[in-house]
Amino acid sequence: MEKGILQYIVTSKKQGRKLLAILLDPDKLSLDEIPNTIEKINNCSVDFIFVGGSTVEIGTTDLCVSTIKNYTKIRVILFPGDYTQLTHTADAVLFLSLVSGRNPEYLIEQQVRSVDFLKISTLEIIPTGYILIDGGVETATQRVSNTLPLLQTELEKITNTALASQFMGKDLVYLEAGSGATEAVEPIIIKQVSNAIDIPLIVGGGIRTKKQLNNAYNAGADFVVIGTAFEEDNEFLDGI
Ligand code: 1GP
Repeated sequence: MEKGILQYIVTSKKQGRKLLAILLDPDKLSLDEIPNTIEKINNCSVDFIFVGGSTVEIGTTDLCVSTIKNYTKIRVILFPGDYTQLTHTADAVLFLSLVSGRNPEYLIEQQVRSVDFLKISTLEIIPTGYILIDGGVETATQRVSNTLPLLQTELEKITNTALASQFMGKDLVYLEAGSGATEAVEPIIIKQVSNAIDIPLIVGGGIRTKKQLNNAYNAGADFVVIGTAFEEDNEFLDGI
């Protein structure tokens, strides 16, 4: 197995191997459910498990990840809504900066607050430009971050935001329609962004069918994240 997670993602992109992660929200998943849920995940071709949520009670993520780790070898990447969700029990953290918004709390404040934890941690830190795009409903990310998403029609602004993320030194760009979105990120946006940037592109939010999943890959997503569709139907990824 490759050493670094970022290195694995970059190599996969170069080789045209598409990646998939399941997002588990510690607030919605009880500890009792973890063994069965993880068994399902172990049986599909999932590259990573993401753990995180917009609002998670302190201590819950730590317990959730350490329990997950008892049942799988799949690497766990934290996808934190805030710095209190950091835990040493995971393998890596997406060090997110909400670059679609203009709220300093999620552009730099949360990142500064996480430093006391991260400087003594072995977590791999992956700098990520996080771009929230209107997914048809007001999402928790929008509510909690108190920022507005970019509209799906703002193609140039989305592309420039992604490219600015790369110029700022981010290693990944994440196009996020928000968990439970009724409209996933349009393939045309994925295509334009993926053509513009050199770094790997993650896409998530509102992907509920295999067709949408394939559309995202075909448009240029290197990595797709599925949350709700798997939560509602643990068989969703069978055969993938
Ligand atoms: C990950 O927030 C998404 O980017 C997950 O969204 O729950 O809609 O799949 P869903």
